[in-house]
Amino acid sequence: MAPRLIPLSEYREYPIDEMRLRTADLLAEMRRRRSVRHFSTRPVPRDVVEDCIRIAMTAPSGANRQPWHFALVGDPEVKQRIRIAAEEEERSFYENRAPDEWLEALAPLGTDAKKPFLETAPYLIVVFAQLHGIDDDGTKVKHYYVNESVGIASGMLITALHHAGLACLTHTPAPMRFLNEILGRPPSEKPYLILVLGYPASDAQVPELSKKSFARACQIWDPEIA
Ligand code: IYR
Repeated sequence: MAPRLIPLSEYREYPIDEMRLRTADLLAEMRRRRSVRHFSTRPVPRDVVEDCIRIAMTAPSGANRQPWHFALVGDPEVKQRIRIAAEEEERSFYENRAPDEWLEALAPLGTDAKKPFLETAPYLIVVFAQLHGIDDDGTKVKHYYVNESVGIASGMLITALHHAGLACLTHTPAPMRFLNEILGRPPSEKPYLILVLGYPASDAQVPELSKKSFARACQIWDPEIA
């Protein structure tokens, strides 16, 4: 089928000075982002969170199949069920399943099996990856690059929440299949991560961490730079 093509009318180019300013501003903003584990119970406007999900939904995806589903959970009873099930998994992870090397890697973060933030935070967004789609007559639709697509959308969601002035935590209790049952999602959807979000607690603390240097993260191959 020949694609229907339309002009790229929404693209905007900026003067180079403005390009630099915009990028430097966003860099400074993103450098202020931290994963937060201590949330205030203060409510956050749901319309803002919904718009952040709409931002994630603009992500590119394999064959534009958009293989994601977002469950936005603000119901205290549902959050409590998620906390109880997640803590059960986490206890078996920290007590039995985690190899020493993994526990050592987590030590600087100070994490443990207790996940009170799953109840204190006003919202959880459970991101599901749709391994395949289901069309209107119930037939399977193939999805492509599911992990990549959902990862990109999740990154955009984290960026959007931070940009809105909300804090979040990417939380991945393993295994996460209990989320299908609690949230009534079909087996074709695999829980990908839980984004815990809200305002940080007024006394929230974060581990002292650093990001690797640009030189270690990026090698430049460009004839202009010797
Ligand atoms: N899922 C566990 C363990 C954990 C794993 C990694 I990798 C982290 O960066 C942080 C935590 C937990 O949530 O505690």
